[in-house]
Amino acid sequence: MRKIIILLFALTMFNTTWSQSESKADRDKRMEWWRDAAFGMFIHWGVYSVPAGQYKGQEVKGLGEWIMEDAKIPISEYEQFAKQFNPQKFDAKEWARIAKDAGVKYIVITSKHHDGFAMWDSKVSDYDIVDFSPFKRDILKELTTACKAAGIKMCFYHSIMDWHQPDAKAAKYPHQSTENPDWENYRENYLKPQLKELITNYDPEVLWFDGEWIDEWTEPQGKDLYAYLKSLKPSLIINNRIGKGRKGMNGMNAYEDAAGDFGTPEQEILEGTSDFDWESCMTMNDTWGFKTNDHNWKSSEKLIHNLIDVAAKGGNYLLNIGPKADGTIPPETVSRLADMGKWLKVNGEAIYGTNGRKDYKEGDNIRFTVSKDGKTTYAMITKLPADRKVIISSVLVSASSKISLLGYSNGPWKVDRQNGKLVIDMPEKLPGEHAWVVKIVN
Ligand code: FHN
Repeated sequence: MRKIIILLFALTMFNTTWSQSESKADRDKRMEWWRDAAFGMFIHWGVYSVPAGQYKGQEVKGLGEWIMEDAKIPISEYEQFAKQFNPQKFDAKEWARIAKDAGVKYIVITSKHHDGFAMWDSKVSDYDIVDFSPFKRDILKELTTACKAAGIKMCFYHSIMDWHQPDAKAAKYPHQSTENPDWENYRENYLKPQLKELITNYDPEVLWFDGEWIDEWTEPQGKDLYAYLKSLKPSLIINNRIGKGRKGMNGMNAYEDAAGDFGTPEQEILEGTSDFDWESCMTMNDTWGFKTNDHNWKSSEKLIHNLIDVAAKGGNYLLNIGPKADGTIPPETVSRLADMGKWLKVNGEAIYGTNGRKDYKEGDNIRFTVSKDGKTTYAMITKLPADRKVIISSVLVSASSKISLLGYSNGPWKVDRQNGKLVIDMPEKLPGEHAWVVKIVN
């Protein structure tokens, strides 16, 4: 009996996942800012923005940042693109301003993508922006300083797979192979020291791993790396791609004791809610790294609706931008971010610091979030019916519930409570575009 009581106590105090001896309360505390942030900016920027999807005068199919592999570019030739990478128009303060105005609370930028090029002044290797390219400026340092000043948390994407390091050659990518790769040497004497530099020099809040699917990388290596990084910075948050847990593009864990703090759906949003933290990363067009000919931009409305859908299901939305080789952000990206910021200025309280709801929707056009104290429900309406009558029946309302429309303070609108339902005649003049939020305080 005593044993059972002790076991029950342990189960309530500690996570049932592998993840360390951290109590649930400590984990909640560590994850709090990230959960509250709800909206982050992903930045894929590196040498691949130089060819921008073109090689030898031909369009290369696929993702911009994969050009080295997709076009089978030899290392020595790809290095010539690195020699041309000179983003003279890069202005970290301007990037931070764009991010802040968009309403993002954190930025995750590629410190090193699969091509192996480091976007900071690494002492472990010369294949970096300061030593190898003509630019000679430390991009991560400048952006970290600007983001911190703007109150935006700085986080780094880092690829485990590396197509440039001879020791890191993965069997899956034979065109990069060398005779005698030494994976352990790469892991211990290259990967880990570079990550240590990132933590020591720039103090990131999240490390966002990728390129973990190659056979050379194993779950025990992921757990070992997780423990190592947490020993350097205990408050770090790390995604589940540090191990082998992620289940394809769905991105959630395929097994119970997978390493990492959150799931990573890619280019998709979960069907429903999850008890495990998650973040959907998505592109604005079709590629992550800039490609000259990718004009398939999602509308601002679509991006705002995605943010709403993700928030209602309790996740974070990590929206990607792919800056150009000259250091500017494509205007199509900037305008969409500005639209999101405009919407969030009015409706942000429904997104930031709220929780999702198990029954996160009513019909196709209403999504819900709930304040942390549970007293306020936000009904986010993404499309109005033709008669502008919105009916909400899955939120408890009483005669004393206070109902308001965010951003709408003057002018008439009609709210009826009929048998526990809310029947709202939406006003003629709506506050803003794309989605509207009814706030219900009980
Ligand atoms: O191969 C990468 C890809 O280039 C991009 O970085 C995305 C972002 O999540 N992740 C990988 C594939 O899962």
